[in-house]
Amino acid sequence: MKSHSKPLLRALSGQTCVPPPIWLMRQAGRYLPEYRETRARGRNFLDVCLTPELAVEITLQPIRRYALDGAIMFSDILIVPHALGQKVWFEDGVGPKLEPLRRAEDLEKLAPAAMAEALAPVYETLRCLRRDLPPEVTLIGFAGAPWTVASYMIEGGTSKDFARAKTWAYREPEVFARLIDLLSEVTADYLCAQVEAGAEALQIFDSWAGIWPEAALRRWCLEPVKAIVARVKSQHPEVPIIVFPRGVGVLYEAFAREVGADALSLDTTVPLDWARAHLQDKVAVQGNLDPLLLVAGGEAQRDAVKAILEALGAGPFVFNLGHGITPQASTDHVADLVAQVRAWRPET
Ligand code: 1CP
Repeated sequence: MKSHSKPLLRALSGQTCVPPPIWLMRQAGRYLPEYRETRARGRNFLDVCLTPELAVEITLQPIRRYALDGAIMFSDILIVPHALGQKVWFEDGVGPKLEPLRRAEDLEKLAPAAMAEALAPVYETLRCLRRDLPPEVTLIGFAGAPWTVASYMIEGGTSKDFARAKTWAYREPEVFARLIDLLSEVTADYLCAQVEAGAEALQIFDSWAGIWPEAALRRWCLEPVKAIVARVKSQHPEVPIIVFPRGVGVLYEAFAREVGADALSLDTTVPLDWARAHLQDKVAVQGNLDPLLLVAGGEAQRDAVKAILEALGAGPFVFNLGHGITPQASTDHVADLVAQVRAWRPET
């Protein structure tokens, strides 16, 4: 199948597809019993991400079950700090942990030269997936945006208020900029290498963009993401890039105008009519079902899915969630969602 006849690539190129293509953020994960089974075969979560045989199997699981239009390679955004030599581990039931960066000297320990070798298994995973995926399915590569990744590197894990990272940025912006610039460069190279290994579309996750006031948001999120998009596009102009600046509210419009992305992934709070009026005339949009509706199911889920399809289905659109699927999601509710999207036609 020619790449432009894949539904997801068509939608990302600005075409309206009826019904729209669908994939789900974190579509491989703990809500799937087969994931839990495969995950138990690795020593730990990072080991699973860096063992191509396991990462390929986990990536394919939601495709087999639901015939989704996009397969996102199984990995994590924190693979990048790991590949830079920072200590990263995942505690069951707690989440990611890192040995935190605390002062300017800690940045000197990061080793970009070691990255290519550390990331070689990711590229092997992508090559295998390109071989094994059904021809109509688009292979999606990804990375975290510099700010979101930096927040974990500085906080040492997830955070409620990002107090250490924000204070550092406000007190020593030149030092903080060194970290953001380093991450921008290595992330652009990483995404280019993913394309060279077979990724056909890319998503950049700025999951914690929404915690900044406007000026800082522009400096630490919008500008670095724009630089990454420009750098990847200079090497691979044909590969669509989706940006997910979660929680940025009306500044979604600045992202649509300024970063050069092909599509924006909308978080759950973005109003549908506003997105149609202010974003969909500039970029393709993706989103934005509340992931907790896949726990609740039933009429609440059905009505919300219908509202999204009716608001955004008449333009370039990819059905997705507004954030990652939760471990409590019901596999039956996901099946209901996919069936409803596949059956949708605009009212005439
Ligand atoms: O216990 C387990 O099995 C680990 C749970 C898990 C999984 C399934 C983690 C730890 N990461 C992942 C996979 C993952 N993470 C993917 C795989 C592909 C897919 O979507 O199917 C992707 C794209 C990510 C991206 C990711 N990791 C983001 C950005 C998207 C988002 O959800 O906002 C972030 C912030 C992370 C960090 C991370 N890794 C894992 C967890 C639980 C977290 C979030 C921690 C937090 O809330 O701060």
